[in-house]
Amino acid sequence: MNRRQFLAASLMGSAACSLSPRKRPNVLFLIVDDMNDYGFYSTLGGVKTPYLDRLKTTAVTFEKAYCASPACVPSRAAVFSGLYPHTTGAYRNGSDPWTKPPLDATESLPELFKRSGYRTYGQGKLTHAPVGDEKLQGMWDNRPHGGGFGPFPPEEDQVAGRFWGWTPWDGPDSDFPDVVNADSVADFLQRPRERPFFAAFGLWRPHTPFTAPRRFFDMYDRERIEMPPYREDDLADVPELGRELAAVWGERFVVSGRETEDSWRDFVRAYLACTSFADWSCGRVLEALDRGPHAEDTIVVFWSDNGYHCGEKDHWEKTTLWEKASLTPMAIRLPGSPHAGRVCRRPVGSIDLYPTLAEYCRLATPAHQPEGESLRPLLDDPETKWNRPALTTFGEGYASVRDERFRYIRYPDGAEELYDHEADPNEWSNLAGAPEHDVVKRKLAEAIPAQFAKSLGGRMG
Ligand SMILES: [Ca+2]
Ligand SMILES: [Ca+2]
Repeated sequence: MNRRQFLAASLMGSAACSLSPRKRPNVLFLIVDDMNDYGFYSTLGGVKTPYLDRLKTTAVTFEKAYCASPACVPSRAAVFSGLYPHTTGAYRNGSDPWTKPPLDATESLPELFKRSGYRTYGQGKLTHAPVGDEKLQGMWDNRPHGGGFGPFPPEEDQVAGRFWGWTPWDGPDSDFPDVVNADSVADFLQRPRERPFFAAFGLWRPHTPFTAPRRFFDMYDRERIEMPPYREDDLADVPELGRELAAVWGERFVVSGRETEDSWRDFVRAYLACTSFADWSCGRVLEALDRGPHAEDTIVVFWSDNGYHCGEKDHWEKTTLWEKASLTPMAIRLPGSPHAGRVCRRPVGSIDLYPTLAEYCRLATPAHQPEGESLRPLLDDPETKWNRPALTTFGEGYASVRDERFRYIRYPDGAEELYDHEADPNEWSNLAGAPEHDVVKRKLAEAIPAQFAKSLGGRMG
């Protein structure tokens, strides 16, 4: 969206609704961490997410929603700024983008809400990168409680470090920050409010370590769970830099992954348990919203910061440019929408959330121009035409473009991948070398930025 379109959209919103702050909708912004498509889009059988299933019956679900970067910090930086990594240089975890130009001086989404008269409230894992004190106060009216990734598995259950391992947890639920934070958010949502609010709840699961209350592990019989699709020779047709991304987490995933079928099965089961745990935590907050005074005038946005591999392409993490790491759960519930329960199949990005909310909530115009596109046309008609492919990058020159049918990847050395999702949903057959696909490749390549901002640093994994 360019500035003129943005202003026009803001004005249209103002004209359509009362300018009274009381009439502007509240927002519940639910962020899950590393949740892939298994349960949300039912791409793996048997994954139990009953609360999110219920949310989907009241929302528009975006079946092809992609992150701007397949890692926590840069993906969130893009959503909270509305700017792509190739514009900010925030490509990687560990880049501390909010303390450096240009993001240190960029108005984040919560800051924009606050300046527009909203009360802002945050809990849990939000930007997941240091934010200076002044900026933090500009974002949130409260002091967010993070809580961290724990509890960690006992040493005997760890795999190459405390982050990697899995354990059914027998301590109290309150050992988990997600439970404590969900309680706080539920309490916030149940109180009457004078001003409209933007309430953000960032969960720490299903991100590693794979600890969750035991009852979520008990939902899955390890011998009977469906295992992710896998092909032994899958990486043979992948360019060197793609194989490098798959291997970036190193030996620890040889230990936790397919080295033995048993450990792979345990790994998948633990990820599913943590997915169901995150579903339950979201459900507690959604039920509190629906029981409270704000059920009828609150927009719910649900999204994950990136997807996740559980062994596909010999990878047990995120940080690749493939479908598994870039496809993310996303749903938007608008009060009174006639399209509740529908599925939108157009490719969109979580980068689009900033302009979408700015439009619906009639926020002030930010000083910078958000690069996403308001999803309002798709929320008005989930089948409307949409000619914008989704872009995911992971470093200077690393780009992945997804339209409704194809994924095209280009690495800094010019090497390519092309997958036809109609015939090959697992991205097993790289078609980039076939001349008959030159036209498709050229068209998708148009969405790759001509220039990539210099990287702010950080690490590949
Ligand atoms: Ca993440
Ligand atoms: Ca392959």
